[in-house]
Amino acid sequence: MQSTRYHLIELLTTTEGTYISGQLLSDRLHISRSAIWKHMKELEKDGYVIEGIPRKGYRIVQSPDKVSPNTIQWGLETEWLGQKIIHKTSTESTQEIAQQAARNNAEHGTVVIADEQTNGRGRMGRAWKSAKNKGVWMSLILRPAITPAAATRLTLLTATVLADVITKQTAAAPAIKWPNDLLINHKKIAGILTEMQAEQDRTQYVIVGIGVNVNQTLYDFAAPLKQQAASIKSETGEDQPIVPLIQSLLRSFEKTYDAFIDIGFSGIKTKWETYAYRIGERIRVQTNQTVFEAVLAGIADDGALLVQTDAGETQNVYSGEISW
Ligand code: BT5
Repeated sequence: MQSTRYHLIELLTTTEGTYISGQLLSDRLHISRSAIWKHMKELEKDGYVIEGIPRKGYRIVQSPDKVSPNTIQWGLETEWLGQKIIHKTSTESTQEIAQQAARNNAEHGTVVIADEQTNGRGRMGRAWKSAKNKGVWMSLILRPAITPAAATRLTLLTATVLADVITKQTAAAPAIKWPNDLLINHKKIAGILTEMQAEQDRTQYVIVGIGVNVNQTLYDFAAPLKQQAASIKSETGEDQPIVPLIQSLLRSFEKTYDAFIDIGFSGIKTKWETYAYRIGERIRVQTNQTVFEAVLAGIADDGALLVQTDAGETQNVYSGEISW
């Protein structure tokens, strides 16, 4: 059963901005008005700023920078993304929770988010470090009516959303390293893991896993990662509030996703190229079959990486890694 405190926050957040009377709260929660007042004092201790006006009631003026369904949904400007949020203080991987929820018919737009992951996953069995309360560790459950081939473009879409939001909200200048990394000052600050369940030409669901290093210092990364990882804070010197960042990510993702479904990939492609790391430069491409050097030219309409080979041909690369 959810606690009284949980229901109280829920009532205060759904009436967002307007006052809700002590009497109404007391009726809904079946507790006395003095008990309500005590709960309000407790919430204030936890960082909520609550305004109480005689004969009008209570309203939340500011919620704390602590991830929860209530704090994210308070002021969240989305139509469908994040209207349902599953929050865990600690979990192995939000991808696993999202997979399970999707199998149990979780609706399109459900967001799974955790304060920490004890077994966060990257691609191909690699690990993703997810320190407690230091970053955004979340998975989005999507049910797009598109083919599995088209769904792979969601990784590129997500990278442009991350780059846009980080550019707008912080002093950092991020770049996208194909296919799924975000870099600041040449160091990785975010990664994307897109997994899907599909049959032939039908996509059942897609889970977009997003990991963003937000408030780590460089000391927070262990030895092998220290050289190549960074956070928004380590690169800008500023603490970044996490909840507003999540809200902007969700809002921007929803807008970009809706445009992708309605009008296609071309706007995303153009934007992706403006953020592309090493575009026009010589890179090393490693696929399952081969390794070769070429110039990074951009991405194709179908989301493939475009490279110009030494023989002057343009080649499409669908999966692999690039380095230099
Ligand atoms: C990724 O894989 O970059 C995808 C990361 C996706 C993480 C999210 S968090 C929410 C959701 N739940 C999950 O369990 N996963 C998703 P890949 O390109 O394979 O990169 C993995 C590599 O990045 C590792 O082998 C490390 O070298 C490096 N790495 C690990 N943790 C890192 C971190 N916190 N910051 C920067 N680099 C990291």
